[in-house]
Amino acid sequence: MTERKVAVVTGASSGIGRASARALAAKGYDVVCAARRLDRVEELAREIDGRAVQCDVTNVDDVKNLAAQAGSRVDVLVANAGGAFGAEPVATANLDDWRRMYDVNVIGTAATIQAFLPALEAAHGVIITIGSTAGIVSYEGGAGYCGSKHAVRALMGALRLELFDKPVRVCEIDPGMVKSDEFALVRFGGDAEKAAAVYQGVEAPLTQDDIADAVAYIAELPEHVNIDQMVVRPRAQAAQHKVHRTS
Ligand code: 8X3
Repeated sequence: MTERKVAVVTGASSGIGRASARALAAKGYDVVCAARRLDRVEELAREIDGRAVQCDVTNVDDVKNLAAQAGSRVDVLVANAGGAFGAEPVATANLDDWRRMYDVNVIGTAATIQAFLPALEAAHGVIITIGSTAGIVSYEGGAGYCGSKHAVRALMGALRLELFDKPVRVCEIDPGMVKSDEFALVRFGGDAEKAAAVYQGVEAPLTQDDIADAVAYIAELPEHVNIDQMVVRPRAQAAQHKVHRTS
């Protein structure tokens, strides 16, 4: 029996992370599903014949443990854990929300990449981060989130150069508006009405499966092919970021 290739997905308890874990399992990967909510990733791991590890990416010990559990060879790292908290203008923004976003989206992503580099190098693997079009263009009410995603983009740009002579590829997927399980709900502290308003007027936002398809596509590319960045937007957002609504 040939060994299955190994993929690790952080933030796998819902949304793009969970969909990506399923898509990679469908391609035959042994998927290590990581998230803070262990019960969720255990259920997912049972469904896709993968493995579950509890991991809060803001906790370096958790991240190191995740890397140890995944093993010495990792073919695909999907550093997906992240989120948006709050949508206030700069004038009134809650800066604790900003700290949390920077901690999870930026430092958490960096810590995850650091922990997995040796195993990725051993397997000639690929790092896929989930950035955002908010990392390219800012929008009102989005300064904290957009700033954190701009930082992810900067991180990936530097990393790509640093890894130039190493057998590890680096790809950033930047989704536009995705109607996922929890993204908008979390952003608005569980306020379903505000969360629903985000998608008003957008006929067909992306789904988490659309992004998972992109993840699986990149994972399966031959080693000589590198896609640096893939911007995936709903058609309604094709020209610019203008359809985004946070209030
Ligand atoms: C999510 C994209 O436009 O909702 O990363 O901020 S947006």
